[in-house]
Amino acid sequence: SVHTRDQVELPPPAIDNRLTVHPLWPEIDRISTEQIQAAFEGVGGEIGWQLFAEEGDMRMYRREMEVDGMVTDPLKAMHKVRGVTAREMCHYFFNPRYRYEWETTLETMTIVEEISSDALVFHQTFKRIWPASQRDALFWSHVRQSTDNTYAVTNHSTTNVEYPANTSACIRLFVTVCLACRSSWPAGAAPTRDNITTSIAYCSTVNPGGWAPAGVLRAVYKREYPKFLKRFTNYVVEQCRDKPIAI
Ligand code: 18C
Repeated sequence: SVHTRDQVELPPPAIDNRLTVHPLWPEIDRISTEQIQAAFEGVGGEIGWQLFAEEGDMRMYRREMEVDGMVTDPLKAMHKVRGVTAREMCHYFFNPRYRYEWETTLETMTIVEEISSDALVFHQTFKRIWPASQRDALFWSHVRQSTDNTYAVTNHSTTNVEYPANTSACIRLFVTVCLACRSSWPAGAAPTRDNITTSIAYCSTVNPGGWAPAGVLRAVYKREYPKFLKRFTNYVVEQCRDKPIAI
């Protein structure tokens, strides 16, 4: 059958063999498994998530948290998007080819290592926020199918001797992000753009890595996370509109 470039590069349904022999594999597997499980846990219960943004089906929660006087508030967002699949969502989040089109905080992005079709290492620099120093991040990114109709991308900070932290103009920040998506459609029907719904759980914890004024940081957080999730999900809906559905 004829595949478009996009279809060939969709996240594979099974883990790529090249990833399982890489030195980072045990860490990537453990953290991805933990993050995906936590992403689907509710926001009720004793941990005390507080709702800070709500728009349509999107809900964003945070927990106030400080580590060594630095704000590291964990974020958890839930959303529902119609007309796209979990696999498509994760494809656009993982694949660097699309990143500048939806990621507005980015200044530069470099692929440091191509581990496999489902794992990459990135170096990214972010736009500077006055009066803080510019930030950069070095992280692995892994996309996988977890259960039926469920795909997830996990990003987690790592190190590389060729990309040392805190040397030039940038302070290294630390990030753990998980975008977990699950698709559903009416029982007995075939999935189509008209009947499919994808539930999204996006979790993020960013440690700013060095001094940053708490007030500025929480204001950036409040503005940028809703902007990101709306923009990214709209972007994927637009990209998929006239393409065959990829389950
Ligand atoms: O998950 C997202 N993107 C992925 C692909 O890029 C990847 C990225 C993770 C890095 C997230 C950290 C971003 C820090 C950005 C700082 C500069 C913002 C400039 C904005 C001005 C226009 O997983 C989507 C990520 C959506 C990011 C939302 C912003 C989160 C802010 C968190 C606090 C940042 C602390 C450092 C800055 C200190 C300055 C006061």
